[in-house]
Amino acid sequence: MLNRNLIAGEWTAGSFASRNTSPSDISDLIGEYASADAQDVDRAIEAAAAAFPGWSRATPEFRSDILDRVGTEILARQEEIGRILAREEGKTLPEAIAEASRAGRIFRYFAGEALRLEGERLDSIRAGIEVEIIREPEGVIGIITPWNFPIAIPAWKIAPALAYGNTVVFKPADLVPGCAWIIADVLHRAGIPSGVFNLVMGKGSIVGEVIVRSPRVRAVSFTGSVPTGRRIGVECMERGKKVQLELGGKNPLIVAADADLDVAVNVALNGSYFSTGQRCTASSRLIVDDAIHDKFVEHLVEAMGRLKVDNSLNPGTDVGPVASQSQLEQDLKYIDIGRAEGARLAFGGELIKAETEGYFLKPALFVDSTNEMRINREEIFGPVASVIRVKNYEEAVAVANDTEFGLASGISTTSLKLASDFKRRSQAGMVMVNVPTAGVDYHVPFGGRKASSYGPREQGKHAREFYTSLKTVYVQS
Ligand code: UN1
Repeated sequence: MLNRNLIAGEWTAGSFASRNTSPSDISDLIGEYASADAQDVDRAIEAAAAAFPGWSRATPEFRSDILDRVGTEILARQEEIGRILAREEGKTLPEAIAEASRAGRIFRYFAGEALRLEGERLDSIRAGIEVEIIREPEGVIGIITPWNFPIAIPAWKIAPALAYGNTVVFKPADLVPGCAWIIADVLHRAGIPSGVFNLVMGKGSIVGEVIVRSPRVRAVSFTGSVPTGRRIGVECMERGKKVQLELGGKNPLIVAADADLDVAVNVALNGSYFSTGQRCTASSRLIVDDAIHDKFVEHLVEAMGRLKVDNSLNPGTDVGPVASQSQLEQDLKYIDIGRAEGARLAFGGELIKAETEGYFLKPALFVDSTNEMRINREEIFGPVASVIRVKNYEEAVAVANDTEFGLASGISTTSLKLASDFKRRSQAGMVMVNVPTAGVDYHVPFGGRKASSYGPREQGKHAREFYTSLKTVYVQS
């Protein structure tokens, strides 16, 4: 069966179909999905523009009820949706179910936020005049999402966009149309009016281009790689569009001399390798104080030895496959680069054979690495982390901040003094103390600094910064 695009409230076949297969088992076909061509995308944008006046003026309660129904259905179907997610993306079934549940909760959260969009009122500096500051939706929003969180990232962009009265043209990553199609189907059956939400699956070079260039799309929210994000940013800037970019990370985790060893190892193991390390929030630089270095490496390697890398659907799998052949090639390339740069592989880095044919890579840990090496400067986006040995906390902070990126950072310490100091000095958008750098809450701001992010934060009530525009009104009565 062909899963079609949703354009102007109609399921539309598109000009060709693409096969969605599992990275755990390349013979496992999840389904065939329609690819949109440029005309399809134009029609979706037209439909979104036509639907905007009605949707933006609908009552907040009307919008809230639809988002609430969507969230409730996703939560009720989390196991079934999680299974599709695990098959198409490759994270383990428990991780995938948790992601589906997170998506459901995000829709429910923004169902509430739709009712809470407040403004401000001030007296003017001029007598007899009042000033009101109100928030209004932007218009048609283009949403372009990556493959690594196939349902949570679409949810945390689509839900606030719709809650605040915008209409949406959504392009999911080519690799993971399954969850995107489910979101469209659930929204459609929840009664979203025609054209308010449109799904256009397909390639970035076709679908993404049209969205970014169309004069009718007022704002673009993108999560993905730095080069693509910067290109989109420039294209939007040239056309006077609002743009929000969530890009890469090279997130540091400091392991201080006084860290609780078990806590530090668990935080590193989770942050670096869970979800196959395919999170922009993953800890890829483990910056370890000389005083605890050898013990930490020994315990981390032991813990890595206990990780079961296997088909994402098998019970007991800790780490699923890499999401695609091309991502696997990138991971292996960086493992070669690390070796050539003089870092030493303390664990993993080789391909694993499972019962099914998929992209299984043994999580890799480099030691004896320096912060100047490419493996510590460029985002790898796989189950690969490296240890950088430092002589004290001061050096650790300097190394942590010495990066182009600034998404998340972490410290493992039992000292309140170090934790408080790092909290202030870290040049990252999110700082974690004895908590993995990856795995965030949905009701608080998400985003980074430096090359990691551009534009306002996502998630929580701060999401309104991007999805609404301020209007200042002066009234003399
Ligand atoms: C998380 O760590 O829970 O693409 C979320 C990413 C991020 C999301 C991370 N935008 O990995």
